[in-house]
Amino acid sequence: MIFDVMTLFPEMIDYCMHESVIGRAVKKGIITVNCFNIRDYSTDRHRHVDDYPYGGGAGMVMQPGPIYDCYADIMAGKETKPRVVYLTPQGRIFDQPLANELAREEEIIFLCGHYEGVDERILEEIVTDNVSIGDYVLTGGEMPAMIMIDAIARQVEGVLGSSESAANDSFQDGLLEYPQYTRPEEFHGMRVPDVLLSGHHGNIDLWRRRQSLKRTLERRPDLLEKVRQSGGLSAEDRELLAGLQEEVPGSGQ
Ligand code: 6GU
Repeated sequence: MIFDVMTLFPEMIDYCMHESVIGRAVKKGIITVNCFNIRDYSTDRHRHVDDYPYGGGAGMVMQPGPIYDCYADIMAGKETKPRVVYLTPQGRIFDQPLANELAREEEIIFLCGHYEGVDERILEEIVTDNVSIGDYVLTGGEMPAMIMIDAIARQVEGVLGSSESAANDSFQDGLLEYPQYTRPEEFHGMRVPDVLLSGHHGNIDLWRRRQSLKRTLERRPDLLEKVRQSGGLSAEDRELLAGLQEEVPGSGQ
């Protein structure tokens, strides 16, 4: 899968894409991250890419020309137009279903904005998806782009090792993940739950499902409600939840 990133800070992206799980996938050639410096497409002798807003007001606005030329360079020789994601707090909120959907694309182009904004005409012309990573304002689209690339790439076949399967992740079934433990058996007086040492896989699976439900009920009741409404809970889940309702304060129906 190919990610093309249009940005004023390509080093920010480059660095992260060579570390950890994503770095390994890049090395293996499963994913490719191409960074394009929008400033390289400036036609100004001072390499400016922004100007004052028409109508006045504070701050600077990124001009459409350099972004368009950068985009045209990425598109040269392509027969189909990839989705073009503009990172903006005014976009649709990025979540696991959108990550899964985007992971089925062959190529995605990201446009990272900066300053006070980007000339609306270039957005109208090239952008297919406006995406936000949450309801707070950041100084630029680079970190959101990296977050999206990480979440999308780990859904791509071969990016995670067999032991890191994405299927068990929090959010894949709409619930938070169960707690994990490793050695030692006792740490600062706290013991690993007995069931995990029992070797009884049926009991372990049941305990983990119950913990997933309990954690989601305690921390993200909004997620639990979504799963309930979409029919994601089995009869056994509903029975476990009925038991938990007494255990988790304030969770009663
Ligand atoms: Cl995608 N960009 C910026 N600048 N701020 C954000 C965001 C994106 N998502 C949340 N806040």
